[in-house]
Amino acid sequence: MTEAIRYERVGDIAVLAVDNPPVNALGRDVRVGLAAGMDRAEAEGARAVLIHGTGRTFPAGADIREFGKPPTEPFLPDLCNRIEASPLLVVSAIHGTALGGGLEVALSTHYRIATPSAKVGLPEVNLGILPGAGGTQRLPRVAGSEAALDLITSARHVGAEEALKLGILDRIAEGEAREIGLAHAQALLDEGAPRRPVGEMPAPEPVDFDARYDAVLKKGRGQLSPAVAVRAVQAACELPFEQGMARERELFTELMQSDQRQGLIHAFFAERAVGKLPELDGVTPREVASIGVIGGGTMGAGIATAALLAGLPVTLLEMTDKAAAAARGRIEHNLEGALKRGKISKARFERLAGQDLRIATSYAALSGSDLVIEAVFEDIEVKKQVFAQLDASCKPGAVLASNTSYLDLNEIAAATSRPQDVIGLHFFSPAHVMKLLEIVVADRTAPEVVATGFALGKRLGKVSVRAGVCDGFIGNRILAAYRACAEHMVLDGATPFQIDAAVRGFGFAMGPYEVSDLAGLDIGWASRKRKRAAGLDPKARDVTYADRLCEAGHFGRKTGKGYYIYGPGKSGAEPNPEVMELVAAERAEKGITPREFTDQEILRRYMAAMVNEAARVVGEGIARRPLDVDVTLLHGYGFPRYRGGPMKWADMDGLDGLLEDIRGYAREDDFFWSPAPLLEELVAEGRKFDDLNTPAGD
Ligand code: T1G
Repeated sequence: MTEAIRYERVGDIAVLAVDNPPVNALGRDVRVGLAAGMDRAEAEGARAVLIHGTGRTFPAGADIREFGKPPTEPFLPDLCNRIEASPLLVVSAIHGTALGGGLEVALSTHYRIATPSAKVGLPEVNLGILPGAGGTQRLPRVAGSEAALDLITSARHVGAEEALKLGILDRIAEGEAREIGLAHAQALLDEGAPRRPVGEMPAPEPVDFDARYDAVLKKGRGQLSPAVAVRAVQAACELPFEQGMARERELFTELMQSDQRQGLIHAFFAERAVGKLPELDGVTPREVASIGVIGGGTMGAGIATAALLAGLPVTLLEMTDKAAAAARGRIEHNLEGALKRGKISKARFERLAGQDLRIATSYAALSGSDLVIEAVFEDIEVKKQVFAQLDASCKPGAVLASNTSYLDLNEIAAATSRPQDVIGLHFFSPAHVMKLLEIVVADRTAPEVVATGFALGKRLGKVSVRAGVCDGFIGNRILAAYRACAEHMVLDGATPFQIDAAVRGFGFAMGPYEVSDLAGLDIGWASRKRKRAAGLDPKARDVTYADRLCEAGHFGRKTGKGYYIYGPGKSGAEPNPEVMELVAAERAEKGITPREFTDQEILRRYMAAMVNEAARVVGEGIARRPLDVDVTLLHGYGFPRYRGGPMKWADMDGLDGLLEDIRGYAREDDFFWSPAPLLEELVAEGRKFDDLNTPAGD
């Protein structure tokens, strides 16, 4: 027996308690212990076995940290078969989240009881694999093919009530898992309940698996695991159990060896490591019980909504009653969305929009706020005035935050007498939906203020990334680079529409021009004008055709025309023919003879520009580690999750080849394509970006 499994006899019942914090993952010690516990129970003449988890949950899956390493025995599918084959009555009692291999262990027992708050699921496709311990064969047998396909391809967690309805659970009972499990096992013994091996249940009814496969593959935008999982469930319908298990194993092994599994596991651990910063060790965040928001436009209203939904009372400041009323309207509209999506009850909606939200027009109303965040017009002078006012109005120790997306936070902090209390909290629109939060740390920001930013981010359900001060911080700075690369390719012969299609083919939901149309072309226009006013390097390629679009009032979706022309409602968009006329004019003006671009070259250049700028951002310390860039691009810019983020993708694609291509492009344009020093250094040393990340999952 291992200490990961505690063995206990209670009358005729042998109890195997899994004790492997934090989530009772089914690592080798747990598997060895469970097998030994089953052997002991049978040898000692017990009549039943109860398996449950200690601490926070029933096992939440295989130990993801073991992936990529040689598997060790007992292999989980064999352990599940062993449990199921026991001559004793085997019962599992579920609390917390029985996920992946955890649910597969439960499905290999003969009966399953759970607490009301328990959740179950088979989320393996989110890790680039599929349930590999019999889940694709047993779940269809207890819940039917339709439900099994839904749970396995969606990876969603299912509450106890729904799991009961689906036949995954037999009972739900209040109480500790061990207690309700013992009571259930004893009751089953008393009534002479038979063993009930799921593997011996009849094969589930087939569905149109080819149609499902195609639909799931299309929805996954190139992610393979959900579609391959369809084939595993199909095997449950078409093959005897043992052969179905063998088929599941084949498909599982194929996916385990895929780049997509590497990318998705990297994403899983990166978004958990990104908040772990040595500078925050032992630092206590300040208490934030209420927040102030300045500016009730789209961003300010979104931030206020996010705070309200997290249970934080909000005082929102606008300059006039009219603007205040408009801000309230935006926030109520956002909350109505949460109500419609079932995120909040009607009663909660009333309270949030009522007593928890105060709208004011005087800075004095912010004197009690623990943290104030401004989302006013992106102009440095306006921001400095706001911060001077905050300095005068807010209580000592209040955190003063800016939502600026690129302005110099050090200059903003200098407008106050308390620069140590100033921080950047860069939300992404819509702020109450997008998970990414860049926490921008100025030169004099106090460590506990940084910790306060991360604590607030966690409370708001955000994935927070630490960023240093520069134009665009992490995400927008890298976006500016690959967006500029796209513009250079348009001038040289590609079209925005070809680039969008190639980028969608890589797995992005939208291409860069579709994104610009959605965000509003006026944003990019303002940025180009700002950078020109600040003075462009004479070697920088300044692209102006898009200015003509904006001068004509075409700002994208919000005006019905931009790079694309938008029909009424949600009807599709068509390329705007005026765009290529403007491009042709600029090419002529600049003496450019357009050439052909293949989709492959478009993507290669696009990704090289992204990775090269990302390497600069890490090299300059704007991002602490490459994984910080990956998390930023995954959660704020639609980077396909199964590729792990730009740095993980570059490691898998090969840094040496990327650097060689960049050096080739630099022969055309040695300003834009000067290789990032960090990239050159890693290639010279034969290292990867991942070598600079803190060990994943530690
Ligand atoms: N293996 C190893 N570590 C894990 C883990 C796992 N399965 N799940 C969580 N952790 C770590 C996590 O890295 C973090 O560590 C800590 O536990 C708390 O997690 C054959 C092959 C269970 C819902 O996909 O969804 O079974 O940062 O911060 O927000 O078919 O963790 O503290 O050092 O996320 O409360 C299938 C993945 C595996 C579940 C809890 N199972 N985990 O969320 O805490 S594949 C999963 C989760 C499999 C079989 C296949 C969540 C959670 P640290 P956390 P949380």
